[in-house]
Amino acid sequence: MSIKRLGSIFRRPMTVGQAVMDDNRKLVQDIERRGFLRGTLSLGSLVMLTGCDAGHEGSVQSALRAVSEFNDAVQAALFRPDHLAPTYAPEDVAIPPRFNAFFPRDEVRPVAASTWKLDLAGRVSNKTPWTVDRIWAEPHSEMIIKHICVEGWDYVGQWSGVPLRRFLEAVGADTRARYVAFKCADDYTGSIDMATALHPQTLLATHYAGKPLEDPFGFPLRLRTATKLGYKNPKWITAIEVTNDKPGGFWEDRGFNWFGGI
Ligand SMILES: Nc1nc2c(c(=O)[nH]1)N[C@H]1C(S)=C(S)[C@@H](COP(=O)(O)O)O[C@H]1N2
Ligand SMILES: [Mo]
Repeated sequence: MSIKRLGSIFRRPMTVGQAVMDDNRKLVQDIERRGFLRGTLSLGSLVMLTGCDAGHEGSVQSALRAVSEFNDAVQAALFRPDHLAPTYAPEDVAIPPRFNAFFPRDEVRPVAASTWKLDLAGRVSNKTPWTVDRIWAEPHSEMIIKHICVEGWDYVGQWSGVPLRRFLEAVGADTRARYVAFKCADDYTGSIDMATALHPQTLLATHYAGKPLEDPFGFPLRLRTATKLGYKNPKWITAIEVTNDKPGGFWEDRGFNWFGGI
């Protein structure tokens, strides 16, 4: 499996990072001055984000602009006093959803429903693996929310599945533990804080727009949380662990902000 964007930045991280800084000093300073990145996304991760698109002429600058504008959009979309992310109307829903992963879409390896199981680990009393039938049999909730990717794009999606809170209660998870970590069929990993895991807008999603998830979007099980950025929503989940030891994640281990949302 090839790595779509990382290849170019990790071969020459210093060179690309420094070139981005030099060529775009004014824009970078402007973004820094506005202070939004402090404590959330570091300048290092900003450089990495722009490095993601450094393959094309002019794209570094447009990526920097996208990140800058994206931060304004995130503030508007996510930082709400009631801590509930906005929801949208059925007519806003993008069909099909927009694909992203750390590899190209034609390298998606579909997960077979018949052999898939969800393993449980850590501070969970019932570690019996879950099957697709079991997760589909649970009562489902639905939400229409915005997916915001740090690359500077977004779409409104209609997701349904089992609220993660209800799932954690069903497996006897210690909900006083600090973190929930995810492993995925494509070797992606991710983790969220327990407050996000218990948030009413956090689902283990099995369906999109009323139909089972399609392969590129995480069949049979993915996370959808309205309060976090795209990279905090692992697809093709194969294992869930409840733990007090802070887990990392695929992008988090490569410099992205761990919290990644509200
Ligand atoms: N397993 C897995 N989950 C993943 C990723 C991935 O590469 N592998 N990419 C993340 C990123 S960066 C984004 S923006 C979203 C994309 O989800 P979508 O295809 O539904 O838009 O998936 C997230 N979850
Ligand atoms: Mo993303």
